Amino acid sequence: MDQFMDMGEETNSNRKVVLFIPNTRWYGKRPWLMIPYAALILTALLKKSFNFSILDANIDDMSQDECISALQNIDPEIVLISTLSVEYHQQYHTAIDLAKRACPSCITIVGGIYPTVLGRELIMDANIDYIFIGHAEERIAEFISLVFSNNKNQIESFNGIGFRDGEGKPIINDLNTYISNVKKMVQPDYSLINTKKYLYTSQQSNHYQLNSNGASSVIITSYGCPYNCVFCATRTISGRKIAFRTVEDIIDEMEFLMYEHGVSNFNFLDDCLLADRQRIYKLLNIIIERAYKISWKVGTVSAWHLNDELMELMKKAGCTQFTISVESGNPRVLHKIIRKPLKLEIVPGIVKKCNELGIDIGANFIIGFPGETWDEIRETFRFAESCNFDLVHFHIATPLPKTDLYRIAKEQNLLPSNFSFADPKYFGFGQAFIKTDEFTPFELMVLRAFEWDRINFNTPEKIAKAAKMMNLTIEELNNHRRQTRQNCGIHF
Ligand code: B12
Repeated sequence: MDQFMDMGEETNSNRKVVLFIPNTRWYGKRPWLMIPYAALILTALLKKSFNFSILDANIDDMSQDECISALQNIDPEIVLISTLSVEYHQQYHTAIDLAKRACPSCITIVGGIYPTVLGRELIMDANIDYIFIGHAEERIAEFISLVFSNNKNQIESFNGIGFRDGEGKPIINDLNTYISNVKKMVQPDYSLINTKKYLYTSQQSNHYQLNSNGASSVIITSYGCPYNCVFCATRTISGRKIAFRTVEDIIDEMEFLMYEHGVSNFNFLDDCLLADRQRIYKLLNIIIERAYKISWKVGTVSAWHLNDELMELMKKAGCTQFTISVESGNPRVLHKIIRKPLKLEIVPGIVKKCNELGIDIGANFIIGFPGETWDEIRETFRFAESCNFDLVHFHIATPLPKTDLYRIAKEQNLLPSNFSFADPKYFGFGQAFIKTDEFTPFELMVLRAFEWDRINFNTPEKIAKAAKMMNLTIEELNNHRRQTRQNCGIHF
């Protein structure tokens, strides 16, 4: 591999490769303005071997015409397009179209979540030359070098890619490796982005998990989750094992962001941050020993990883808020349908401990699974209310590609007959699509919006607390509540 990269460096260092990140606002969707982590990893993997640059239309709120001009100025031979949720598929297809319009002879390669979960459908977009499935580490530099070498046989037998054959038929080489097989995780490389542009966006955010005062950065210290929740796509994306970055590497990144960019708040976006107890203790103890002046939040805590000692350590290390995903207040639904290894009995104790420590605690619940009864759904709201979280969110079970939930909903004929991951009407936060004998999408949407309102805002103290967490005035919060009730909680 090293030998290969050396060869790449020598021959390809002048060849222009651009990573193009589309603007999610193009189709009226909300933008997520944090640092795109994939861009940092791709920089680390490609900067040495190619003339690599990044065009992030999202952070700069660029129009499609501006993107065309910018791409023409760069004049790349290869345009890489990075994708996250399939919910943004229109933006991704538009970006690929813009790339071909701006630079008709360029080669387009689409990577990230979309090709990983819906490769066969995606490759039928005639503007795409290759899709790239799964992680880029130890793979992408080699693949791009092959594309430059024009060696068709080697390109087309590469593991985990897709293309159309001479007759336009999709050929997908399934991926036979995951990020956890990577021998050495790469450190994110910030050198090609204007870090400052991203660090202050969280100040305007009303998302309680993402907002902050001062400069704030996301950080991902591990990839993947070993659990088997029915609705989750992570197994397809990262495999069943977690790929951990070393504590030293994480500390280096945090110190770089703190000391060179004034970051005082971190937001951990790992799938399962606390999974390795030894590693998390080591990380927290270093943060405490070095007396970092930081606060941090994490949105993805598996409650069964917590205990009093760990929560105390988290608090000492600057944790101000975390969110646990309880999913259901009914044990049958939780264990038999969702397959989450959580014992509901532990939840009230966690809330109590957070209250004592002064850590804000949020919780996520999901309603509307195939096989779930109306009474079990009601139990979820009763449980959520009884725990008295600082903020609680209810979601409606959403079938995502390559998940068991989608397979089950399809097999049981619970989705609309024209349901498609390529149809924008089947996306949007708060929308419901699964219909069973027990409930309809409409009932779930109404119930969710009104129970969210009732449980979170039932006393003046709770209203004040929620407003603070969401970075809103009471008036703004009331406005948000009104809109949520009137739209049944749907937003895009
Ligand atoms: C962080 C995160 C977010 C952040 C996104 C911040 C941002 N803009 O960067 C926030 C919290 C805002 C968020 C929101 C949402 N998210 Co999210 N999120 C994640 C999470 C946990 C990690 C993604 C990440 O950054 N990973 C780290 C980077 C390095 O990995 P990566 O992006 O996969 O990139 C690697 C490879 O894919 C590849 N790669 C990536 N791009 C490219 C491009 C090329 C050309 C190549 C060759 C390779 C390549 O190389 C990278 C290094 O190996 C994933 C779970 C997961 N395990 O992926 C869910 C996940 C992507 N999110 C998901 C969802 C559903 C959403 C929401 C729609 C939720 C909602 N309803 O609001 C929104 C939509 C956001 C969006 N823009 O798409 C789903 C998507 C499922 C699906 N099938 O579509 C996931 C998979 C969660 C899950 N388990 O189901 N999310």
